[in-house]
Amino acid sequence: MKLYYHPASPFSYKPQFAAALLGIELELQKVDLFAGEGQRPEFLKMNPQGKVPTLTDGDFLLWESNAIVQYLASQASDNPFWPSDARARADILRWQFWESTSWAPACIVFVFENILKSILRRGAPDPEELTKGEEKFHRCAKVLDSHLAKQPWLVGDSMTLADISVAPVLIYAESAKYPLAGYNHINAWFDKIRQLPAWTSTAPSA
Ligand SMILES: N[C@@H](CCC(=O)N[C@@H](CS)C(=O)NCC(=O)O)C(=O)O
Repeated sequence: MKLYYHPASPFSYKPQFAAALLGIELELQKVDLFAGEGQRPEFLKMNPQGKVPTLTDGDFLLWESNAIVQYLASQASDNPFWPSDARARADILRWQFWESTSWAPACIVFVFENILKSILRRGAPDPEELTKGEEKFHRCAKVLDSHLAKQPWLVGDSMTLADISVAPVLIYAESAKYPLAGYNHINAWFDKIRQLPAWTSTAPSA
């Protein structure tokens, strides 16, 4: 299986982390987004959105990181990250949808304002955008923190695709200055995840 990725993309990191946990080897193909490779016709044929990650497995093609991690987890039957129980799966899906519709968009405001803008020469961080971002971020962080106050992992009593999908965007927590102070349960959960060998051996430096 070949993963089209960018080394700085937290969404690209999700399938790499999942593959490392599942013992699946991925062939990595870098798409240099900063050099416009995501918009090249050959790449747009695979992913009309011009985004990474994108996976190919023979003639099968898939984009959206949460769909990709589910596909990877489905390769290894009976693994703890994607349990077969219908309720556990629904619960994992709930967190994956939450990640892509609420959590990641809230975090990405800080990545864009505090990191990407200077790389792309788009000017200084906009205080108004950051204030709006903070509001969104705190709304999400409260949900995540209070859930993690009750249990050590997002679903059930061990790590699942829910944690694998929600954690990677925290790679930029320090460098993009997410307002994470005081969210002790999120911080403890993320510290636990980023000490895993599957994380340390594959995570990009933020
Ligand atoms: N919801 C998508 C988000 C993917 C995404 O936004 N990828 C960014 C890199 S972090 C990208 O490829 N951006 C290029 C562009 O928007 O042109 C996923 O989870 O796969």
